[in-house]
Amino acid sequence: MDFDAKEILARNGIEHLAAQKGPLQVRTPIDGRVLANLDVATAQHTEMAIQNSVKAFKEWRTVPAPRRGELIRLLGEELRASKAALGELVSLETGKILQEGLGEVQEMIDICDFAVGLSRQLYGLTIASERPNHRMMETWHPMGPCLVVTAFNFPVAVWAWNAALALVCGNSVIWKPSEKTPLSAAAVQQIFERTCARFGTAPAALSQLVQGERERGEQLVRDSRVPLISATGSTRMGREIAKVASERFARTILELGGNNAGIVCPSADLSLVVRAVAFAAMGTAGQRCTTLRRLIVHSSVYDKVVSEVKKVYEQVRIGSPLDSASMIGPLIDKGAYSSMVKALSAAKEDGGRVFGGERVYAELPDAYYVKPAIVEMKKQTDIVCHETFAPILYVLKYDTVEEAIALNNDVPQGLSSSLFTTDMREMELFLSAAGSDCGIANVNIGPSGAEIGGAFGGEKETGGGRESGSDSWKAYMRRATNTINFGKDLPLAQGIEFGV
Ligand code: UN1
Repeated sequence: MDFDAKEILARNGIEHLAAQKGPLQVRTPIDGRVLANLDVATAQHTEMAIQNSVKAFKEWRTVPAPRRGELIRLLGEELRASKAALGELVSLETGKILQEGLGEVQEMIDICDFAVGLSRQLYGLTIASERPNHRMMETWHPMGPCLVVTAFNFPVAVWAWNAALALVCGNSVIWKPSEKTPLSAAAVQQIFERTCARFGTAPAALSQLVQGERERGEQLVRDSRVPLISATGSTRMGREIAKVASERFARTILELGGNNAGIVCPSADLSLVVRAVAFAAMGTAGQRCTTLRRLIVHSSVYDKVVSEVKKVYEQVRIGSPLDSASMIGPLIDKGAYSSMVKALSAAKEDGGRVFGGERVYAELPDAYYVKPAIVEMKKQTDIVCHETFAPILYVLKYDTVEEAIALNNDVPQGLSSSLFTTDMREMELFLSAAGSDCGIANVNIGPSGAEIGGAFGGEKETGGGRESGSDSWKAYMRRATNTINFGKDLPLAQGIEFGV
C-alpha cells in the first residue's frame, strides 16, 4: 500500500488544502491515513453562495445557448488534460481502482461532449392551433440556481452529468458534495474555474462548491431561491430532501438506491454471464448504485453458473486501488464494513449460504478490504430486498421466466436490471410492459456501467429522476407554452362566445 498522497494532491493542484486545519477530516480508504482537515462553509457562506448564484443565473440565462456550450466544450478540454491526475485522486479518495477512477473522468468528458451538441438542440415543438391565424409553440427557458448533491461513490461524474446539462440550459450551479469526498470536488471546482478564466466572460460564481456537513445541504434544500435539486445518494437522504422540496414545490431529480438483478436464462451464453457478473457485482467493491446485487438463475443452469462465478470470486485480486493488478479496492469506511457484516449475518439467519465476505488486510486497522460475498438464498427475504452498499451478491433460483421477472420487480427499488438469454421471446418479454419495472433494462450485459447517452435513473424508491442523456435536459428547464395571434380577430378556444 505504498503511495504518495501528497504528490497526488499536488498533481491536482490542491496540495495547499492539506495545510488547512478545519473540522472536515478526509481519510483515504486505502490505508485510513488522514489526507486533510478541511475548512467548511458556514451558514453565512452558504447564504452568500445562494445570492451569488442568483446573480450569476440572471446574467447567464441571456447568453445564447451555443455560447454556453462553448464553456462546456472548454471544460471537456480541461478534463481531458486532467484525466490522469483526477482519476488518481478519485481512486485515492474513494478507493475505487484506477481504471474506474479514470472511467469516471471519462464519463465527465463524455457528458461535456454531449452537452456541447445539446447546446444547439434545446428544441421546442410547434403545435397546431384550433384557431385561425394562431400559432402555438413551446419554448424552453433556464430555471435558476440548481443544487447538485453528490454521493461518495461517483464523486466527480455525477456533478458533471448535472452541471454540464444545467449550464448549457442556462442555469447556475451549487454543488454540495459528499463529506467523504471533498478533495475530488475541490479539484473539479478548480478545473471549472480554470475553464471560466479561459472562456473569459462567464459570470462570477456560475458554479460553486459548498463543502461541509449535511446542515449545509439542508439549508440549500430549504431555500426557495433554488428551484431545482438534483440529488444522488441513499433512499433515506432522498426521502428527507423530497419532503422539504415538496413543501415548497421545488423540482427534484432524485437518483437513489438500487437493488439490481440479473436473470440468467437456460439459453444464456455462460462465459459472457460470468464476465458480466464479475464486473457488475464486484466492481467498485459493490458500491455503485447500479451494482448487481441479485442473480436470479434458472434451475437448469444454476449449479454451473454458481460454481463458475465462485471460481472467479476466488481469483479476484483485492488490494490497493492504485496498484494496477487490483480489481477490488477497499470499502469506503468502517460504517460500510459494519453494514456488510450485519447484512451477511441477517442473510444467514434467513437460511442463506455465504461464500466469501471475510475481511482481508486486517493489519490495517483503519482500512476495510473484504472478499466479495456470494449468498445463496432460498427466498427473496427482507435482507435481499434491502440495498447494502457492499459486494454481496444474493443468488436465487427460478423455474419460469415470469417467476424470474416477478422476483426482479418484487423489491422496493427500481434502478437497473438485466437479462441473459439468446431466446428472443424471453428478451422481448423482459423489455415489455409486463417485464422489468426498472429505469434501466439491459440484455446480455450487466446492470452497471451505463453510457451517458441514455437517460439514467429509476423508479419506485430509486426516486424517479433521470439524469444524463436522451431528453433528461428537459428537467433542467422550464417549459413555456406560447399562443400567438397574427390575425385581426379574437376567436376564443373551445368556440366560446364572449361578446364585448
Ligand atoms: C452511481 O453509482 O451513482 O451506470 C452511478 C453506472 C455508472 C454510474 C453509476 N455510469 O454504473
